[in-house]
Amino acid sequence: TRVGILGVPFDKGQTKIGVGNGPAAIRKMGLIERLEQIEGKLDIKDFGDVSYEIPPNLEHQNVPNMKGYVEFVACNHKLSKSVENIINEERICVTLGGDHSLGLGTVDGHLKSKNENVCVLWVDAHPDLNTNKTSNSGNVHGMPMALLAKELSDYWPYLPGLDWQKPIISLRNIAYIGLRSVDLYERVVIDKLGINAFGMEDIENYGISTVVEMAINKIDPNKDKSIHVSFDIDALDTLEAPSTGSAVRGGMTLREGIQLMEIVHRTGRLSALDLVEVNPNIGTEQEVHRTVDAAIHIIAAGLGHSRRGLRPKNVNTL
Ligand code: DIR
Ligand code: MN
Ligand code: MN
Ligand code: MN
Repeated sequence: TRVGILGVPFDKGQTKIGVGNGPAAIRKMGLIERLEQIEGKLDIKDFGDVSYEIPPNLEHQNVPNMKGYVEFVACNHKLSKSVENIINEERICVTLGGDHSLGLGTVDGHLKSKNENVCVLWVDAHPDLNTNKTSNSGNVHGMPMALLAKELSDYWPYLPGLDWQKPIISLRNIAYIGLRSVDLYERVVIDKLGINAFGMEDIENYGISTVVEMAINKIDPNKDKSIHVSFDIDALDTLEAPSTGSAVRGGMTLREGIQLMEIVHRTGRLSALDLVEVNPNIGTEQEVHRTVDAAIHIIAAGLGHSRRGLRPKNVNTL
């Protein structure tokens, strides 16, 4: 299996400092070394971090109630192209965030790649489905899903500089797992449009394996799509991943997160994985360590790490 790692040290989608240090913290704790131990030997290429410049025609643009708009647009445009290229190189694109506003660029890039038939598992405590009219915070990390969704395109004003990003995915092709903090209008949209939303109560009632299988069956019934997992570390419980900007208690255990990713791995159709919202500036050193370690476990499970351990190279020696 071929893998591409891409860092996005982007933090303008929310207001807490530090989430831009996520990619460095995850690499420093040995992500690549841990992935190299996976059975079958992955072919891993690190593409470094995305950098971007603000194009002059964008400089003085802004949209009401969208903080960091210009940076958000510029970074995601660059990111979308990088993700498209990595997937076209036949690599699973692993994007390290950064805040979740980068989900706009990663999903957009995936849809524009040769694996255009895409479905999305959005693993998150939050649906990130606000528009600039419904958001209480004005933080764009709460909006990427609403920008991506075909069904919501009429609810946006003119968005300067975002013409490259067509709202090109139908909400029928996305499913949420782990929801437990849903804003008023997000709730309305989920109910009205019948979005596939599996909250914590569903995980509690059915178990994580059944929930993941139900979610994949809904969005990829013929088992022929390219799967994009956008994993916000705040899907995990605060005890498991304390170092994140909008922690919500009552979340998934790391075991459930790993099981989710193992099931996705077994489909053989994982094509992009975002791991976002790790903020190494929040919490004690121990809490940061625990959060980054959880992130690495999630990524490794998605790429085939087995909790059963490795088989010896030559089984006859036993
Ligand atoms: C809240 C918090 N729904 C907002 N959102 C997120 O600001 O729109 N926290 N995404 O991670
Ligand atoms: Mn999110
Ligand atoms: Mn979240
Ligand atoms: Mn560990």
